[in-house]
Amino acid sequence: MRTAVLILLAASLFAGIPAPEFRDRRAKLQKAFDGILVLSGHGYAEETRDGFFQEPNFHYLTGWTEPGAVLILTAKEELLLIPERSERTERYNGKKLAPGDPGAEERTGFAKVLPVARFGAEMQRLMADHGRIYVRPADARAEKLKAAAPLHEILDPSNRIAAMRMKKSALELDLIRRATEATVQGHREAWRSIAPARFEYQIAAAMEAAYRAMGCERNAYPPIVGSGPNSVVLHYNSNRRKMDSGELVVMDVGAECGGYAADITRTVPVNGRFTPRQREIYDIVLGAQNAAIAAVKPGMKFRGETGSIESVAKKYITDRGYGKFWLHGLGHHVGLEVHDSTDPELTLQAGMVITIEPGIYIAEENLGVRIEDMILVTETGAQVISSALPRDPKEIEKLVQKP
Ligand SMILES: [Mn+2]
Repeated sequence: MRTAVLILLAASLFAGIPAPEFRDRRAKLQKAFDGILVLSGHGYAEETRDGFFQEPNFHYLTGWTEPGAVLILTAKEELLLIPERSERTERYNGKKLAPGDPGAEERTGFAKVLPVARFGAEMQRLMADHGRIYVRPADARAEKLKAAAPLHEILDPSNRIAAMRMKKSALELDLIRRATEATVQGHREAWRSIAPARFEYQIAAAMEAAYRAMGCERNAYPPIVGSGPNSVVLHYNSNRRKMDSGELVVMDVGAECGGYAADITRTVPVNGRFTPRQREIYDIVLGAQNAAIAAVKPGMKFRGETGSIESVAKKYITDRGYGKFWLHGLGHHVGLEVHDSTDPELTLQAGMVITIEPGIYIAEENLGVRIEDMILVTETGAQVISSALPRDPKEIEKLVQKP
C-alpha cells in the first residue's frame, strides 16, 4: 500500500513518468561517459510560455520541473543542485523543495541534492579528475565555465542526449498517444464549430477546451488557425480573422500531455465543401503524404534532398507541377518538444516519432493546404498514431457540414 502511494506521488511529480525511468536514462548516459556533464534547468526568467517550461534536456534526464536547478553528472557521480529556500520567492511562486528538506532525495530521485551555491566548489573538485566538460552552448552556465576552465576540453552533449531522446520509451509513447488522442478530439470539436462568419480564435478555443477537458495541461505550441489568405502563412497564429464561405482553413494544433507534445494539421473547407480547385490541390498534398508514409522504415533517411522520405514527397509534388509552392521541410521529431531535439546524422529507427506534413501554398489564390500526422516508426514501417482523424476529403466534408 505504502509503495503504491509513493508511486502515485512520483507519477504526478514527474509529469507522468516515474522517477526510476529518469534514473535509468542517466545511468545509460553514464555508461562510457568520459567527462563532466553540466545541464542547467531553466530559471524563472526563461521560457514562460503558458507557465514555467523546463529546459527539455534537463527535464529528460532529471524529471525535475522546478526552476533554477542544475545537474552535474560524471560516470560515477550525479548531483542535483537546487535553489535554497527563499521566503520572498515562495510568496510569489509557492512553496518549493529546498536542499536539506526531509525527503529531498526521495522526491528528486537523486542520492545527493545540494544547494546551487555549491556549484563552483563541486566543479573544482570534479575538474581535477576530468579533462572534458560537456555543456550545451546555449546553457546558462556555458560562458562562465569556458572562462573558468581554459585548459579543459569543452564539448557539446546535445547530439548525445538527442540520440537518446529520439527513441521513445513505452511510457513516453503512452504520453504521446494521449496527447495525440486529445488533439484529434480537439480537431473534431473545431470542425463542428467551423462556419462562415465565425472567427479563427473561436475555432482555436474549441480545440483547446477539448484537449484540456481530456487532461492535457496546455498547448504544445500556439495554435495556428489560418483561413483564406492566412492559409498560406506557415506560422500564422494571431487567429483574428473572420472566416468566409468558399475559403479553406488550415488548423495546425497540438496538445501537451504529461510534458509530451502532439502536432496535427488538417485543412478543411469553411462551408463544408471543397471547390474543384481546392480539391485538386488537396488530393496532391494527400498523395504526397501517403507516398512519404509508405516509404517510412528503419534505416531510411528522414530529411534531405536525395534518398530520403522527404525527397519522396517532394518528387510527388514536383512531378505534378507544384514543387515551388512547397515552402518547408517534410516534418520533425516530436517528444518533450514539438520540434524535438534531433541528431541529424541518425537515420530512422523503430521507436522514433515524427510528423509528416507536406503542403502546397499558392499565395495568389489564397489557397494553402497542409496535412500533418503523427507517425511512429516501427520495425517494419510506420504506424499513423493520429489515424483516428480523417484525411479523406469526402469524410472531412461530412464532418464539417452542419446537419
Ligand atoms: Mn509540425
